[in-house]
Amino acid sequence: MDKRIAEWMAAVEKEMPVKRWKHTLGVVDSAKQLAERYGADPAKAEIAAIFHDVTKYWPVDRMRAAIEEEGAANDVLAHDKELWHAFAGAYITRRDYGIEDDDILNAVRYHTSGREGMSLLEKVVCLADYIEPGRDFPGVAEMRRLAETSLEQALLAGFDGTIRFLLEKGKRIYPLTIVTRNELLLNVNKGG
Ligand code: DGI
Ligand code: FE
Ligand code: FE
Repeated sequence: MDKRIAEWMAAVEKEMPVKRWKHTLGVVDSAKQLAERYGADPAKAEIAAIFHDVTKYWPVDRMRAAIEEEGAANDVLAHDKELWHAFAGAYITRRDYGIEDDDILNAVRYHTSGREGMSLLEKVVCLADYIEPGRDFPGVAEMRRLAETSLEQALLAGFDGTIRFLLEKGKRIYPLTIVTRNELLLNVNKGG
């Protein structure tokens, strides 16, 4: 175990209310389990899970400033603020905590929207965020069942549910959310 883990956990815990920290610990457990099941690196999954929501409770202006400072994903600023914490979070994980591993940083960056060509680690963290034990939403039981046998089928069910939710709420859908769902559908139909 990376000796900085305890230090990182203490720092991230301070960034959020207890409920969100419990969610984060649930994501850590689920991500490690899924990593073992599907052959991703459990140590990287743990680190990405610890940081995935690190900026979730930052004021909107602070998230915007981080995204602008990085200058890599300014398009997301024209979309729903719900998406910002993932992009700001990846940047802050690098800037303030010194994590340089691109796969870990991308797992944080794309945990909400996904993206085309997600790595195994990115998929594991994204799915863990949906199915950690504290989650309760329509369809989560089915996702947990699917997660036993197929990372991509489980994730597809998640993205379908998210897109359905966004349509029902009359919200805009971030293009990466659609692209990810289409790619997962293609892969699942190919037997992936
Ligand atoms: O941060 P969490 O609550 O653990 O989970 P998350 O990072 O998956 O964020 C979920 C929120 O993001 C949820 O309220 C739906 C929203 N979201 C996800 N994809 C999109 C989106 N919102 C919009 N407007 N467009 C999207 O494509
Ligand atoms: Fe999140
Ligand atoms: Fe989360």
